[in-house]
Amino acid sequence: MLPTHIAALVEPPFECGRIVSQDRGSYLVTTNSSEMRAEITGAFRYASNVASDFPIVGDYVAIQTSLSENGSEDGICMIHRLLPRKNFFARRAIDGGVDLQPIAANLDTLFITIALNRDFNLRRLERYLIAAAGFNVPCAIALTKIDLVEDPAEFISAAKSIACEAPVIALSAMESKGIDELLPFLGTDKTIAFVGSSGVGKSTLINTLLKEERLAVKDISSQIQKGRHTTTRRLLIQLKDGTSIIDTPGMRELALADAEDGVNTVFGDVTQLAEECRFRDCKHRAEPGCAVRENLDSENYSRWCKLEREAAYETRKTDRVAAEVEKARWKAINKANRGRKRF
Ligand SMILES: Nc1nc2c(ncn2[C@@H]2O[C@H](COP(=O)(O)OP(=O)(O)OP(=O)(O)O)[C@@H](O)[C@H]2O)c(=O)[nH]1
Ligand SMILES: [Mg+2]
Ligand SMILES: [Zn+2]
Repeated sequence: MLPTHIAALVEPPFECGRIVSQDRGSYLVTTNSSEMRAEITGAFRYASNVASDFPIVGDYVAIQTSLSENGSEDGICMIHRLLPRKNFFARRAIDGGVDLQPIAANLDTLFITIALNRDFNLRRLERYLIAAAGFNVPCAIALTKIDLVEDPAEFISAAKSIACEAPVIALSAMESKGIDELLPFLGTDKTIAFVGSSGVGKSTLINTLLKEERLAVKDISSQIQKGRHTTTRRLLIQLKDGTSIIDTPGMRELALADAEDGVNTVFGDVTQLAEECRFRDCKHRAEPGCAVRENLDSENYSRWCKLEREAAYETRKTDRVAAEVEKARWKAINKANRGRKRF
């Protein structure tokens, strides 16, 4: 079911739908009554410049289904516009380019999923936290496969030590432990998404919530083949209780995009210490009287420097692209105006 306040934003002849999955230019859309394939209109395409202008999984859209000639079956379904997003999560496209790779939209909770095996890595967790904070997406940390370790408590407190406000839950789908900890995040009109490396158990967890083996998960015999992604496409799934859950393919790396705010949020003590710096515009590098450099422990300080530099570089890249898009837009407008004047 679509949230009533969102469905109310769309008036006939249009209908409200939600993007369930995407296959290149074709989308699977769900409405309150059915599920159908859809494409964006030419006008939509024309007005879209960057990847995040296009529909992504979790987006609400206004669609129109034209009847086929005999009026009986459904004809082609077109997506006319995107309804306003509450938020979206993205990473920088891995080709090193400037485009974002949007992952999911309209999230109530983004679960950063990390398994308690050899892949457990606080630095990776930190990157995800920064990325989520950078996009203003509420997040929580799901520590999976707690059956693999003797004492999950030390992992939980390590995760909590860098989690800021994000709740930390620990569970085992295999032993059905801790699954109830997910309950506060579920319910009618709630949307949650699971992101993380391949093989951490995202799809297994969703199957557990669905109480059926609907999603493909890595079978035991192929577990040794590392780097194979079992889930290959983002997919929105509905639970009977009205929750929408988005499964995503494992990510090998998370390239930060526009994450300067995210770095500041996760390194809250830097922001606090910065108020004591002698210079108001202190960059906390070589300035005299820098409270951050003087007071932060050296390990945290060098991690902050590295992440801040990366985030600032990415922001400059985005600003440059935004400026180019804006320039192209004005060029087109001016050209159209010149054409009009000539008439
Ligand atoms: N020991 C243990 N293994 C688990 C648990 N949950 C999942 N697994 C195993 O981990 C493997 C990977 O699980 P998936 O659910 O396919 O992982 P995924 O995160 O969806 O992986 P991608 O789709 O590739 O991103 C499977 O063989 C699962 O059986 C758990 O709680 N404990
Ligand atoms: Mg999966
Ligand atoms: Zn400073």
